[in-house]
Amino acid sequence: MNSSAHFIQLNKHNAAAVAQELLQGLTAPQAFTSPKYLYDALGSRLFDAITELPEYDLTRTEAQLMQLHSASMAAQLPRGACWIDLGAGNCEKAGRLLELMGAGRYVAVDISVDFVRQALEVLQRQHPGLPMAGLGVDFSGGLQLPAELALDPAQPRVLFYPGSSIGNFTPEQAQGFLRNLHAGCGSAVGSGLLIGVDLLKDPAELEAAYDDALGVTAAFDLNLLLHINRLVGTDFMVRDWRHLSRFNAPLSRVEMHLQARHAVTVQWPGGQREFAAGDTIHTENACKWTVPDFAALLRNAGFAQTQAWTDPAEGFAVFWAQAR
Ligand code: AVI
Repeated sequence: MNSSAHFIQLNKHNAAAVAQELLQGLTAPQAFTSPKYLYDALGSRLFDAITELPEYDLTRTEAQLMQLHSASMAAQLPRGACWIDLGAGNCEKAGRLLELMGAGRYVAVDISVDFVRQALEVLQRQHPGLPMAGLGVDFSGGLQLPAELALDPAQPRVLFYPGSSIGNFTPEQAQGFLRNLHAGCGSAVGSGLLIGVDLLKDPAELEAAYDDALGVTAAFDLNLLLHINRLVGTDFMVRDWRHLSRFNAPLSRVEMHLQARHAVTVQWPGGQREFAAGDTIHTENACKWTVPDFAALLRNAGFAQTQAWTDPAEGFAVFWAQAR
């Protein structure tokens, strides 16, 4: 019986590389930042609040879908599998499924092992017989599964990537990322990817989901400036900027931008950038897929068979994509 989870942290924070990446984006003709910087401690709390907003029903719909179709999912997924939870956070979503799906091992992956430590310890007490591990790694550029995890090549794997985080990649990035996840499924028979995907819907509904009446999403987006100030030493003032959410129909995505309210000069040690009134920093894409287009993306990434469950309004889909 295993009674305590094992924790591994890879690639500790490299301040110089982070600053360089951010400055490269901030000085580009159309300034941009990676959405991963939205999640400092406050940003993560604000995101949790977003999932409770009436306008943002993605998280609730996904949970209902998983609940409603759990028997049919359990019939498709391998029993005794090693569940690898990508972006595990509070481990709640996987925690609801482990027993139902007959998991044989659980690995919680997040950018920092500290984000999963407490939740994993609680989960381990609830499932004392299930071997568990926490892996701290930034997997946005590709998943690394270190030898230290001692994954059993004969044990099937379920890579679990809920919440439509795949939407925060462009289709080209998503294709590369999914190819990497396909490789991460290993070679055991029955392995695959269980992934949640938000679907294309009415643009007004989509824009409201990313610009709620309470202003929580605006706070989430603007908080990025405070995070960048700490990471790069910039002197962004939140009051100089406003949050925008725009549906870009040709690219089938909601874009979040921060727009300068008036001319702003942002300075940092060794440089500066001038923004004219109305200029923006592109802070996030949330791509919205149709079921056939996402199934094709999975097949192009190497997955052999796909099955999708959708809610009655066809606003969200959960795909099971078998690796071979
Ligand atoms: C984490 N990710 C799937 C969220 C989304 O819907 O793209 C992040 C988010 N951004 C604004 N609201 C929520």
